[in-house]
Amino acid sequence: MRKVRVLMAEKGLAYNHDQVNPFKPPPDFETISPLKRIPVLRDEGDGANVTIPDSSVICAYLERKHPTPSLYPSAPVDYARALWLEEYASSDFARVGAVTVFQPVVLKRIMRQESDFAAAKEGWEQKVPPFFDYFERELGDRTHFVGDKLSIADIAIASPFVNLAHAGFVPDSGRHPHLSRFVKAMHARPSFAACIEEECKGLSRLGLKYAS
Ligand SMILES: N[C@@H](CCC(=O)N[C@@H](CS)C(=O)NCC(=O)O)C(=O)O
Repeated sequence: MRKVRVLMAEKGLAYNHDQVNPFKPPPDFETISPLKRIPVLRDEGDGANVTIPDSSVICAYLERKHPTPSLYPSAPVDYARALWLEEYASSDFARVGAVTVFQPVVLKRIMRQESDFAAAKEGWEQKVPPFFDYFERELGDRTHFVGDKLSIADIAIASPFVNLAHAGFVPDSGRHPHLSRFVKAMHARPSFAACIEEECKGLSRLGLKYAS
């Protein structure tokens, strides 16, 4: 969901945001999201009347509809690399980070339970490092993951790191220096900073401190 909001901000697109809890979805939610997952885009602009589930599909749709600035590389190899990195980040990395780190700390607080920091620390130490090692290698000393400009790959990779930071975890700049620098730079962009600020308002009321 954050990935879509950041992409829309980078493209200067306005939207209304209806908060849906996927664990307590509204009636008939599966008619627009068969897997009962968020995000879902409803587009009624410029004669359109569609609902589109899945963050990757939504982003690809928005790129076609609003091509400037382009957030997908045009060279075939770069395009494939960006899509792969998006898939890797938005599916497995996001899910592992959510289940092993975010849910024990943040989701538990949202459900008015005690955070389980020991479980999150275990997930952070055992499940997350292979993803970080891969990102570190793929990024090297460059600013962006594909070519020399912002792409969907950067947005998709930086997004789950916000969840990890809400749980109090940030990459170690000694062990993953390139990744750590990248995440800081991405989260400082106005597109990410606005999302993070809004999310922190709600979560700080639950006693959660954003790590940076
Ligand atoms: N591949 C989907 C994954 C979406 C996803 O897993 N969303 C989570 C919240 S961030 C969700 O709705 N979870 C509820 C569930 O899986 O039942 C996408 O990128 O849109």
